[in-house]
Amino acid sequence: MKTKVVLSLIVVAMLSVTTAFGKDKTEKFKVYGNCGMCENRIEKAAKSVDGVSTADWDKESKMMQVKFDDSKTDVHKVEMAIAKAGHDTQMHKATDEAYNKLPGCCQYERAGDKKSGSHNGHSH
Ligand SMILES: [Cu+2]
Repeated sequence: MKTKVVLSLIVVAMLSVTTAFGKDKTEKFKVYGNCGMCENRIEKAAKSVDGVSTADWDKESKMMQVKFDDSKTDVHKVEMAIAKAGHDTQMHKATDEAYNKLPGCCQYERAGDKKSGSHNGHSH
């Protein structure tokens, strides 16, 4: 019982430390891709954005998890960098040109929307 209280105090203390330095933000979003090569390309693109500390893409779930300093960058910038590398995200689509440059095995199935390259309604 006592151990449990001590443990929860430690957890609370750790959480408040994270909040005090509260610059690091973790976001999850979907990135379209196929294989391990895509994984490298997607993670490299995300990490090339200034402020991003970690990027991890899962080829099974197609989910990207990025950790970044939110005083330096935001999730849109990360998604745009990934789109530039040829991979669609839900908010930022790759241009057809970038997509066509991908190796054949990496040309994932696109959602079939012809508005590639657009920002689908939100502006920058
Ligand atoms: Cu690939």
